[in-house]
Amino acid sequence: MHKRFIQAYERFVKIRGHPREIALGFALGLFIALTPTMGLQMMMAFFLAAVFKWNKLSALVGVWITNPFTAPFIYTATYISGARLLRIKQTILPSGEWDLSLLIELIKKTPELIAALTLGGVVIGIPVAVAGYYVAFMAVDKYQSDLKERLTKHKRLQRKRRKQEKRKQAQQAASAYKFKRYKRKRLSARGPKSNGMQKNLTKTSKFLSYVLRHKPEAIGLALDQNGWASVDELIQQARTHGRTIDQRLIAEVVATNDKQRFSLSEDGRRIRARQGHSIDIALGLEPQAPPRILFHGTATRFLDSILKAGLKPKGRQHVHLSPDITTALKVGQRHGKPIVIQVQADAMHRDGLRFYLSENGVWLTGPVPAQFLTLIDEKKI
Ligand code: HQG
Repeated sequence: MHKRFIQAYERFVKIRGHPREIALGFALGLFIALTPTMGLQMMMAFFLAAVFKWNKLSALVGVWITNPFTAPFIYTATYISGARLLRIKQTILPSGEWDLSLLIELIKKTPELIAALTLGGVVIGIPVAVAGYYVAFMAVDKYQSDLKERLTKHKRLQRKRRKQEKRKQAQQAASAYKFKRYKRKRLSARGPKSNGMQKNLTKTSKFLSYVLRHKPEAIGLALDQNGWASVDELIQQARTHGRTIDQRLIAEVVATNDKQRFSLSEDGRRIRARQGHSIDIALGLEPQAPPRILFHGTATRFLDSILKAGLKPKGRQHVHLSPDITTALKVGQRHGKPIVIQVQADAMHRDGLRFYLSENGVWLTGPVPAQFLTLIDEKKI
């Protein structure tokens, strides 16, 4: 209902239709308005407009030129012209409201009145209708073209606005993309996570693990009884064995190492591995009570042997145990398909076995007898 109303309103405002049909309808209305057919004019105009396929609405508008205010003047004019042409004696026309009953009354009294009104109506009606046609044609034409122009302007403006909006969005997206790229570039350029830099850190970490945990003699390095080496000597010896490292790189490895494998002395002049040694050194750790359970990550292929013979330190000074399953899994992955074994640490401790906590959170102990071990169900991991 609401929609229909709007459609009708739009049709009205836009004055739909060709100006010719509209102007013809209006001219028809005017012509009828001048004929002495009060009361029937609307119907006649509508009917004839429909027959000729002219605009019905404009025909009705034309008819309204004769209305209660204008009728006395219009009919006086048509009557006088008609009477003159017919050379009949003019009677005084009533000045009150003109309607069908009044007309019938008048015709009864003076039958020649109708002839005068009709002739006068036709004579005046034809030029009025012709003039009305041109005026209406020009008015509608102008109105429609103005409206069209306004509409196209409006559409052009809307298109322009849409384009601007799109361009703005594209610019925003482009700048966001550029910013992301820029950020990525900047991060990778300056951060330690750049591939080359990271690779160098990992390589150096492996090199330090090797010389500080297992084979200092490979580069002629001396460790003291607690596993400390002089940083200067390390740099010097590394260089004579074809590896260039400097203080800055060493400090970076110590600081960023994922497992915090190394520590520097307070004055920064000495370095050692925090755990994982195979050479005989005293880390100087105090034995301490472990948590109730600890975990050991290993590979499936070692399982049978471990459950039979217990955990052995193998190449290292200690058996290494992790405080949580996730860490143990990572340790196990280094060897193959990982599994996790649960260790009854508190029971071992009660039995007099010693535990040490390394500076980087790894629990160290001696060989673990098999009775303290249980395999953790894979599904529970
Ligand atoms: C296995 C990493 C058969 C044991 C980690 C392990 C750790 C047995 C392998 C640290 C066995 C030794 C140490 C038995 C033990 N029969 N196999 N009776 N007893 N094994 O590398 O514990 O990255 O020496 O299960 O984070 O794997 O180097 O010891 O699989 O903390 O700093 O023998 O090394 O730290 O291997 O690892 P490993 P692990 P880093």
